Amino acid sequence: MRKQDDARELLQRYAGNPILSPKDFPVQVNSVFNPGATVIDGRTLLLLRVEHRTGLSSLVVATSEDGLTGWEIDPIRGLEPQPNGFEEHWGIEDPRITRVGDDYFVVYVGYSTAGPLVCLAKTRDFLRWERSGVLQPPEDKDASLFPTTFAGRWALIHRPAPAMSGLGAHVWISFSPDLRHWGDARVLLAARHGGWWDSNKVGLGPPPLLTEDGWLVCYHAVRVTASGSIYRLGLALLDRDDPERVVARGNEWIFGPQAPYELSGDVPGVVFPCGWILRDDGDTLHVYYGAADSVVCVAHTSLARLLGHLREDRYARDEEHPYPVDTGRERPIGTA
Ligand code: BMA
Repeated sequence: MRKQDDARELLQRYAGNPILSPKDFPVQVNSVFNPGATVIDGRTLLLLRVEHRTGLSSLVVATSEDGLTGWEIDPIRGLEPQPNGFEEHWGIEDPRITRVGDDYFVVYVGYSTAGPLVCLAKTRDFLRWERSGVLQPPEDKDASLFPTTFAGRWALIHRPAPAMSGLGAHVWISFSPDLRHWGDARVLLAARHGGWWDSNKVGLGPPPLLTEDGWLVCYHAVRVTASGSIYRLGLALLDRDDPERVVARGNEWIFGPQAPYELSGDVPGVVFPCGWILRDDGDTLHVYYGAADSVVCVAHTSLARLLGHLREDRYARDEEHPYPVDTGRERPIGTA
């Protein structure tokens, strides 16, 4: 290991990592990573991205009593790519799970013949699924719904990647009255510039989490180096009632690849969470992530500590504002 975890780190790796890997499967699979996470019937449920030895992925259920140990892979539940149609032609990937009442809304990437796009399927038991189809056209990924509506409209965080401009890939937010028709799209968190750790591509990690300070957002960011890309994690806060308003954005990354299982695998140097669970004590947060696009890991932290960190580590240009925000750009994208 290059560096050891120490007490100053906000996220602590679970000593039993990786919690799930290809050897846990009854059939040979290439990799298991980037899980969505929720709780159902008192058990932690991970919706795993499993890449088969065809190169194509499907979504497989694993459950555990304590969210750390004793994982049981469920061969029945989960979601397979649709055999017909272009949307999921090359598999389905990277699910984010949002619970609304008894329904679980799973937003995932469909690897379509026109590139990655954003799809939605709804379920109550992870066995029977109701697909809603494509929410955002290619190329778009890293998407999640909020668990509530805002003035009667659903909100979706997503990450379109403009193929032609080369101007970076940013986190966007869009709204819909009915989960079908989407509009009022705008940039929420822009990739910063130059030497910043989040200067290339940024994308949502787990679904936004409502806290006393607003919606906590964890995002991944890609820094391109001479020897490849490094995927690290950062934090932002959105206004509770108006999620278009970024009230804080951290300066420093809070988690990056350091452990051997994050530094070697199919894609070395990647930590990529798609789910987190706030435990019953209201403070312990389990963050589930794919490591090196190969295995599934968990890190734990304290929500109060994360929020405290964000209050301290924000761009301090305007001290009158409790959470000054700087996008690293001269002018926010999307404004004249
Ligand atoms: C992203 C996604 C993730 C993957 C990551 C690193 O673009 O495709 O599924 O984990 O790249 O390879």
